[in-house]
Amino acid sequence: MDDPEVPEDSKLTRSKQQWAEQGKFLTGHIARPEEERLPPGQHLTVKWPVLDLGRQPDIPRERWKLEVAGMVARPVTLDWAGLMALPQTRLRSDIHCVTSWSRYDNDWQGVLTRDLLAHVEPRDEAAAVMLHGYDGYTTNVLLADFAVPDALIAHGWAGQPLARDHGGPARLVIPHLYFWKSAKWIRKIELIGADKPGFWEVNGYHMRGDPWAEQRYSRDS
Ligand SMILES: Nc1nc2c(c(=O)[nH]1)N[C@H]1C(S)=C(S)[C@@H](COP(=O)(O)O)O[C@H]1N2
Ligand SMILES: [Mo]
Repeated sequence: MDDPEVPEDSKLTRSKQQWAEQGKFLTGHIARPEEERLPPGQHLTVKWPVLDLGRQPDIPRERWKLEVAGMVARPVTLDWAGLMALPQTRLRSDIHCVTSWSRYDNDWQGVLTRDLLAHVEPRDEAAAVMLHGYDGYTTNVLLADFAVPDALIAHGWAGQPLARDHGGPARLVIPHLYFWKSAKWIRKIELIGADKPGFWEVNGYHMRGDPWAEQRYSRDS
């Protein structure tokens, strides 16, 4: 800060900065960006809940493998060293779970799906992706949703190795879709020619799952 008489780190200054960020005491349009950050029907949580099918596979990094197969010119099976040899990226994003909790500012570390795709070279016919977890879980996304610039295979969270209950050693993270699309304990990424439903999608959940359009269930347009 350029004015030396302003204590730059006082408690009040920090609070006021936060109020400004949150649009506190404001009504209407100025607060709008915050409303847009939190999708409709969601509430914020600070704790990070654990949700899965009740099986949490124990895959040590030494035995971990990730197969990238289907409609790609260069199919690969990566071991841990292979994953680490790809470009490593850190980015921050929000989580939106269909069960209505959202969690802001998650610091991820891992390999961008874009960098993985550049490595395997998708064929022109590839339109969608089926994700397979070590627990038998599957979920589907369009290739365009898989390939967004902020989707990644995450192996770190908040500067620590990704915990097993959150899908460690490595999971997918696709921030702009409901979190059920972000497969934990990722085992296989299969590029396919036409979108088809995975586990929750067979069981009444939406094929795409856009939180801002509230695409929760298959009956939601
Ligand atoms: N392999 C696998 N991935 C999964 C699931 C699962 O059961 N198995 N559950 C999904 C659901 S419904 C959610 S909300 C998130 C939860 O991730 P978390 O436990 O890290 O919060 O993981 C998703 N990915
Ligand atoms: Mo979920």
